[in-house]
Amino acid sequence: MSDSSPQHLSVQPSALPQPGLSVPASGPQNTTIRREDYRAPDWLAEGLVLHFLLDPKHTVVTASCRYRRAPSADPAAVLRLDGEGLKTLAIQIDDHPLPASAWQISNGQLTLADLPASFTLHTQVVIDPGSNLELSGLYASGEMLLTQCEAQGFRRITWFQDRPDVMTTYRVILQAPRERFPVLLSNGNLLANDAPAALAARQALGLPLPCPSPSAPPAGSGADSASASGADNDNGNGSHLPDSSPAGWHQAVWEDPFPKPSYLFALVAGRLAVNECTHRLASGREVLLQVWSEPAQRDRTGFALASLKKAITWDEQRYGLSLDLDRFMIVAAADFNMGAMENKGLNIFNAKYLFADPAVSTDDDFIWIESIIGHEYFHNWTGNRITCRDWFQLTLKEGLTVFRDQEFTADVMAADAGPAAADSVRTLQRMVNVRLLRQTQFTEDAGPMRHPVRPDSYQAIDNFYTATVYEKGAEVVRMLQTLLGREGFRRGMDLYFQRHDGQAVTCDDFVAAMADANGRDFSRFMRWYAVAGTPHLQIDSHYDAQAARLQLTMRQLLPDSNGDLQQAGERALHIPVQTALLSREDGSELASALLELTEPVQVFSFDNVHSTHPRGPILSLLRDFSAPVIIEHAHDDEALAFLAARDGNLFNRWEASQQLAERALQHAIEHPGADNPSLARLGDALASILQDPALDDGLRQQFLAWPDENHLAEQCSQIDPPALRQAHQDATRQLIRRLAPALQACVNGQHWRQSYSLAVAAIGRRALANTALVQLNEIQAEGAAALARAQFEGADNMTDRLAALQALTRSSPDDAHWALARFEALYRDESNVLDKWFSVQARMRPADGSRTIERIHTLMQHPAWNNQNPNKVRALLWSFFSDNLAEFHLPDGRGYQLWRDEVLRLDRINPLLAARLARALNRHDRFIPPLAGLMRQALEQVARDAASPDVREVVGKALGQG
Ligand code: HT7
Ligand code: ZN
Repeated sequence: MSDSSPQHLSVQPSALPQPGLSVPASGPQNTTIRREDYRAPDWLAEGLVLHFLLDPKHTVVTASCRYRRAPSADPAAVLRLDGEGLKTLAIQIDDHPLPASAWQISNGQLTLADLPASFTLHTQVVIDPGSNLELSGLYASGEMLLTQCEAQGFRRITWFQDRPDVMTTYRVILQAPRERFPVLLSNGNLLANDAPAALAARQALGLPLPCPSPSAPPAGSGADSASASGADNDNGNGSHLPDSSPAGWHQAVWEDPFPKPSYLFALVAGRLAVNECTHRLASGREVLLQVWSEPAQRDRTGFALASLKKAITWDEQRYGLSLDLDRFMIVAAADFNMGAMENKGLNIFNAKYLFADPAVSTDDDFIWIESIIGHEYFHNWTGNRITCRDWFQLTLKEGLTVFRDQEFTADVMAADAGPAAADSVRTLQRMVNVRLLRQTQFTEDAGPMRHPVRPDSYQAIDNFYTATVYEKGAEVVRMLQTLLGREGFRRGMDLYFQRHDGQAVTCDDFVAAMADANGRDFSRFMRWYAVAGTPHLQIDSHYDAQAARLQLTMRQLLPDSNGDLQQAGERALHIPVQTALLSREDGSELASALLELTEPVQVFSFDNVHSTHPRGPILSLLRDFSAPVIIEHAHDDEALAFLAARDGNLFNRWEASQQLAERALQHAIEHPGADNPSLARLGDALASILQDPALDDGLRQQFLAWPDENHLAEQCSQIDPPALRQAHQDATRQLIRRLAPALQACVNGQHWRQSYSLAVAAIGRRALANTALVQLNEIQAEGAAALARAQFEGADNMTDRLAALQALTRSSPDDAHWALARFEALYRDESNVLDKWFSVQARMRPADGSRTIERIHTLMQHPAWNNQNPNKVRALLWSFFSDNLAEFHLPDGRGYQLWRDEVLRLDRINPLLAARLARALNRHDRFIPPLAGLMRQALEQVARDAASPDVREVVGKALGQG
């Protein structure tokens, strides 16, 4: 390379990261990125060509990209490229190489100045995927190489403007030793190697490409031939380019014709097997669908493939959106930081959410897999074709896509259940979604990581893949559908695609399309994107019997910056409140309306409402959870029991029973051992619900899932874990004893002897019977352990076997020991199943005087434990930290020591995962004093020693340091 850089090209160090766009890799200073600092890019990328010479230790990435100065940019605008951990070999502008002495890289950015209005930049770097434990960028998982680029992993692969509003087409050449990496995948369509576009791609690179060694395929290439794995077929690979692939090497050339941001780039290389089929789209076009996995798991990919077909058809029918590529691929990875990733045409999945087989997967696993397959596929339009302008807009794609996947699951299940059961199946799904929202998002809203669905600032964007952005974001979208109706919502979606296809946009653009397509004013609705914390609605009713009028006064309370509730005032939201008035005699519906609350305080009148009761009709509020708020309304126990039995809205029946249960359990915690009238009333209500022929098994099970310890802890002014556990346990056992005959009837049928089916009704039957089995073992009911042992041994599916294991861990120590040992022996070679075994133990409450933390330490020596694998860490450590209050929060601080050590260990290798674990001490100030003090100490140690912005942000906020 010559040293002849022209005068007008110089390289400048960048003083600061560009606002709103990049975060330094790590460092002691916390840098805050603010939404208000967003600036459009000065340079547009117009066609990126990438060449990878793949090797686990030494991958050479050569990139060429055409850049054009944006019309709005200053002619002197510099080009800043992001890069992290790249060893730069060459930089060349058009055909002028830059001397190495001229490269000045600072704060993770390479800045090029004095540039012509358009030019081609060529770069060449070396990366080391084998040492990448962060699982961001290009990394190794087992024998496979793969990428994860969202949110900022692409900069760990090559120099680029790694921000979502820089979109371009990609051509990718993957070159690798054939034996070790017979399958080479990237986004888009596979080009024949001799196609003009493939040849042009190679030529465009402009730099001398590294030469693979013909003689020595890298160490570790196994004996399995590609064809033995069934992998080396025309559908996954290119063939040799004679000029560039010496013996033993091959290459594939991929083209993605749709401009995309860098976070959607992906490649996969490995010895993989495929399960594939062709699929005819509604348009008549035929596409190829593929699921790639390690060969041993290929037989478990059929469900995923079938789910993908369902998702494609659903999006065509419900939104008129179709697959735009010739093929759609999904790949399973054992090491993955999240659930899955929607890379254009090449989704990558955490193996836990892909492989499905009744023998190793529970019903919940099946449901999750279908929903995540749907979610990632739906991103193709909501996220990929229309993407986010900046990362603050994350909910634009995530909230909308979660909403879409929730609707998909509900529609698919309703179709499976048939017309008679469809409504109840939809309601059940709504219960599941709302329960998750309350468990995760309401808790987040009440803690130091509280943020609006569209955050105003962050230190590490990976910390903002949160329940708020996803689950509350989905509720915000759902409210739009509630306000507009399904057809109005569809009109809004159509306009959104018509206006913004191919663009990177904001949440304002989305809501504007909804408003404009329907002639609505959503300016107050937009405030949902800015509010942090859960809004409360105080609702008072006044009934005038003579006038036959009921008046409802609704007052909005919103959290201030400290999380304290205040009158909404200027910040008042637009809240849809689905309301009905029910007769106190028989529960019949006297009136119903979708009330649109837009003022801080608003009065709604219902006329012609006749009631013989002096208090008038009973209120059924926020039906189907029409808005993500907390209702404050003084229903007494009697009213709640009435609603639980009679409300015509199934969701609100369940909601009333949950409120009664919460009240009963809270009473037990506040007045241990005292009379508990709410509990008695709840017991009676549940006893008749369990007999109610109007409810199917799945719904009945939902009524038996009472608020857990974590939920109740949120309501306590001070959390005393052992006292909370004792009170919760006493009260639930009392309830179980009251319900024992009905529960017994649920298990007596030994449902697991029937042949296994994945029909919705069968899933409901298993859910109910298994909940009953666990509950009966919780009170050590006579014969319950024997039933559980028989089920454990006889069940042919994981749902029933795992439930039996859970039941036995609630029974005697002997039963627990037997079942755990047996489970381990049965599944010692099944990594994903052993994760369930780790989780069950992390949540155990030992009855033999030992402590769960001792078990955790022992399990961390188990051969299946892998302290770098996110699934393992989540299964064992996160389950223990987040879901075992009394055993984690020991007064001797042993739990917190483990937390500190593990957070700091992971901080060095996988900050995203470390920061997730770090959240376990977020609520330290709510605990009784000795625990709160110990937690604070542990937090301070982590704040002092952590290196990553991810962990520093979480512990800093927990310590009240902003
Ligand atoms: N959009 C995907 C997010 C994701 C991710 C984010 C940061 C680090 C790793 C990650 N893996 C996947 C997943 C989704 O919501 O579809
Ligand atoms: Zn998503």
